[in-house]
Amino acid sequence: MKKKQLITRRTALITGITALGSYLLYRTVKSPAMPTYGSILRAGDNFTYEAQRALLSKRALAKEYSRGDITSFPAVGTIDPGDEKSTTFSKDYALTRRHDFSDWNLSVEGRVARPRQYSLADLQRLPVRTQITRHSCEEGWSAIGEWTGVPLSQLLQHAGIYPTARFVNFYAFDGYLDSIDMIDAFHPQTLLAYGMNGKPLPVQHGAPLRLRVETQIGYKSVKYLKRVVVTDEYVDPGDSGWAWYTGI
Ligand SMILES: Nc1nc2c(c(=O)[nH]1)N[C@H]1C(S)=C(S)[C@@H](COP(=O)(O)O)O[C@H]1N2
Ligand SMILES: [Mo]
Repeated sequence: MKKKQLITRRTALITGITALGSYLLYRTVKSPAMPTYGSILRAGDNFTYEAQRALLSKRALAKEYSRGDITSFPAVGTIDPGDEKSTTFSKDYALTRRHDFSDWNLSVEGRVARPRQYSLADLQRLPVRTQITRHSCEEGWSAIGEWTGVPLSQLLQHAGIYPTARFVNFYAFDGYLDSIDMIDAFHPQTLLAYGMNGKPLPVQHGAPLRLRVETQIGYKSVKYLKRVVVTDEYVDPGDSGWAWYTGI
């Protein structure tokens, strides 16, 4: 009984804070200040971390499909960093791949209380989510696939992300990198995926672990992950030639 009351009070509190947060966010989005994503994040300064999380988890979900909608899925960009003939060859990747990724680790660093290396088994012990979504590439094609993995929010909370954190940067074996803000990082469909269409993630799609950001164009979904770095400030991901923010 006591527990139930507690949950009710807490839920009421979160709902209240979320309403306030939505209002502040609405005002910020309406204001002409540029860049917009900067303003949204500045508005975050006014929230407690709990309130921000409650707000973010309420965001609209990208459309989810059923098994019958799954399509063939092209592999683009780097399709094998373990290939010696590839311009993006990685000796470390070739080695860990030869070991079936048994010695692969994801390094989680930066503005977290407990920086550490996560093995695939460590990640698979965290809460799991499966979703069937459409991937849209900036080059004009799209495809539907099923992804299984740990919500990024779960990993960030497990690592003890600091309330001042603003961005999450992703580094891949092929030298590819990109970053997302906390709104995308805590979106319930943002996954670190180790499974695709019911099987372990294949090499051409980013084995053993890739990002899925269902609220953004395909190039944000970094394949072949090796490092995740949480920062307070925006780190320029380099001259990919693509806009940093391209929400769908
Ligand atoms: N490490 C890495 N991640 C990457 C890329 C890449 O070349 N290297 N290409 C990006 C682009 S442009 C797209 S559309 C998707 C393609 O994912 P897929 O090969 O599974 O279709 O991965 C994204 N993530
Ligand atoms: Mo793409």
